Amino acid sequence: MNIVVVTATYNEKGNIERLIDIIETEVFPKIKSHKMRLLVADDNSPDGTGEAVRRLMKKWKNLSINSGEKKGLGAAYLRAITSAIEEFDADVIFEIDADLSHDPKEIPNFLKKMEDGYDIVTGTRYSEGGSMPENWPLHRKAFSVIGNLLVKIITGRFYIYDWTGGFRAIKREVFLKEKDKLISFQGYTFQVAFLYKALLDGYKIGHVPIHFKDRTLGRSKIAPLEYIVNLLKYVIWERIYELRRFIKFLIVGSTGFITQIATQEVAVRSGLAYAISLIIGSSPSSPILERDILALRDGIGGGFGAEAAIISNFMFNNFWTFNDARKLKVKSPFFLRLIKFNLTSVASIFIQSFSIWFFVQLLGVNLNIGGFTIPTRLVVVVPTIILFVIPLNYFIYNKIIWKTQYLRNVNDAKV
Ligand SMILES: Nc1nc2c(ncn2[C@@H]2O[C@H](COP(=O)(O)OP(=O)(O)OP(=O)(O)O)[C@@H](O)[C@H]2O)c(=O)[nH]1
Ligand SMILES: [Mg+2]
Repeated sequence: MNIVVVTATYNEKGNIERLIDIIETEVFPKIKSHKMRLLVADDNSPDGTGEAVRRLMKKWKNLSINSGEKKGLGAAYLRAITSAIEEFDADVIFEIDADLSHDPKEIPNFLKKMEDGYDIVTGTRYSEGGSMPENWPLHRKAFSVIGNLLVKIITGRFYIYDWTGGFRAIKREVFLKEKDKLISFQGYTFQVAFLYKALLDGYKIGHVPIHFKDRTLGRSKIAPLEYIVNLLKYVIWERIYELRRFIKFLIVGSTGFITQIATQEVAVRSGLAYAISLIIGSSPSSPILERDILALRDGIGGGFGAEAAIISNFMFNNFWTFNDARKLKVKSPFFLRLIKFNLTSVASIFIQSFSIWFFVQLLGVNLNIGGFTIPTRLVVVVPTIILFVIPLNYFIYNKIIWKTQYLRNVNDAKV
């Protein structure tokens, strides 16, 4: 494979000379099965980093420089890795800090993992066998650990040991797939976004424990507080976006539930459900019992509630959850879709009416629970929804409503 090790530099003259020396004399000669190159991504550093690299390029034929305007670490990597692929046909690209914090002697361990089939391999400080610099003051260690921990909690991905680290090997395919999505990210956020997007696309991520050393020359360019605030903002939004369907499902469901209970209670307490039950339940030959009339009343109230929830769910789904489906010009008119939605939901009205009617017949209009008198219809409605209505609606949304919308969209798109 063609391997290009890319290192980003900004004012790293002393460090880059040492790093090039170590890589060229102690690391590359030991790797026999791959073609190795070193590429320095410099942003026209005023301290003469570029000149130092150009001098060494005369000595090392597999060393090159990629210079550009200073736009931050992420931009420098995007620019230089693109050039590593275009100019040197790189199959695997490494990212490594130039300040000797990352030990280049670990490169063969990363390569071994890539050969095992991983798409990205990250150097990890926070796993067994890895470490932070011992001479780091407590606040810096805490900052680093807490930053990583927050990313793990928000993303829910604890198996990524080191989200922010900058020592990585990346397959060409992964970079080409993700590069356009990474243009706006800086510093730690660039590294985290790269990993997160690759992970969401299903790429396999491996780890190599590393000992991170403190820089001995030059100055740090990363402004921790600013970067960490941007990082957290990014991770939270990305996670909300990742879970958007689920979040919408919860919101639509809860709104539907509140609407259902409110409507049911209005229908029962206003006397409407009672009036309807008298019409349905009375017959001139046999007078209906009070208990039967009340069961019918509550069952009818439950039916009103279920219908209100259906309309509420339809509105939310139509204007919000499946908003993008509407943009794709779903042709069937609004009312036709509403009627269709109702017809497919008729079973859930029936289930809820029947369940309330059945339990009011069985247990009476009110239940006594822990000294409180609660209408049976309110106690029955929750388990009925959870056990029968949600699974049924889930099936209907996925197999009938959503599916037909989707197919229609595909046809629309073709027209
Ligand atoms: N080309 C380029 N390289 C950069 C830029 N900012 C940082 N770098 C390089 O990226 C690497 C990591 O930056 P550092 O400043 O060392 O950040 P850090 O490792 O979090 O901080 P320290 O532990 O203090 O070194 C170093 O090799 C820097 O020279 C930039 O804007 N352009
Ligand atoms: Mg550093």
